[in-house]
Amino acid sequence: MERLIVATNNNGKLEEISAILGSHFCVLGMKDAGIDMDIEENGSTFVDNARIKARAIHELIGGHVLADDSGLCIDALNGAPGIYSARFFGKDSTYEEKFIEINRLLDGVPEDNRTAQFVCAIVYIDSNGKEVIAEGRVDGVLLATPRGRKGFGYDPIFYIPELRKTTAEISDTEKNMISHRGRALYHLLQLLETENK
Ligand code: ITT
Repeated sequence: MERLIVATNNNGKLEEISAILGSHFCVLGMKDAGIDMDIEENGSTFVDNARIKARAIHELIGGHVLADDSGLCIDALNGAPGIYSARFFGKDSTYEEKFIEINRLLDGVPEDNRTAQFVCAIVYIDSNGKEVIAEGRVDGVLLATPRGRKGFGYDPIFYIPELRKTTAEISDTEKNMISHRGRALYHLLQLLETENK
């Protein structure tokens, strides 16, 4: 199996990505590959930032590389925090603090309007430097009180009405079937399959 380096330091992402791509590649995170690098994400879109991360690692060690840039886009906040989701309310704040800040910003917004999307852009670069881009999103509603302990990041407040659960109340496998990241990764696999035909 060929090696695929995932340009991430986020273990939650890495586990979800490995669950889908693990049967196609030998998936390694940056730490597993011995890479300790802080990549400045100064793009203005999810795709830009995913490309910046993927290129940085590809230039460093070559081979097949994949990066995920993702985030929470809140409708009543015009899509914020979006690409700034990891850094929202300060990069060192806890998610409990971020949830409180979101509730503060959404104070007075009717329950029906607490809608949001998780968005994910994946940039895959093969060993020749050729790029494949795939995107995915999922709709949800933001709970005022967090629920569930699975997943990571904003999962405890991201409620999916059809499932009657937050994405922190479902397993990685279930999450991958409906999530922004799962959709982007399955789309990527389709694109790679079409290319190899
Ligand atoms: P890398 O850049 O090292 O991959 P990161 O966490 O900084 O890790 P991003 O810049 O793409 O990655 O920021 C994504 C943030 O969006 C992430 O830290 C969470 O706050 C949020 N997020 C993205 N996908 C999520 C998911 O599936 N569940 C919960 N929160 C998510």
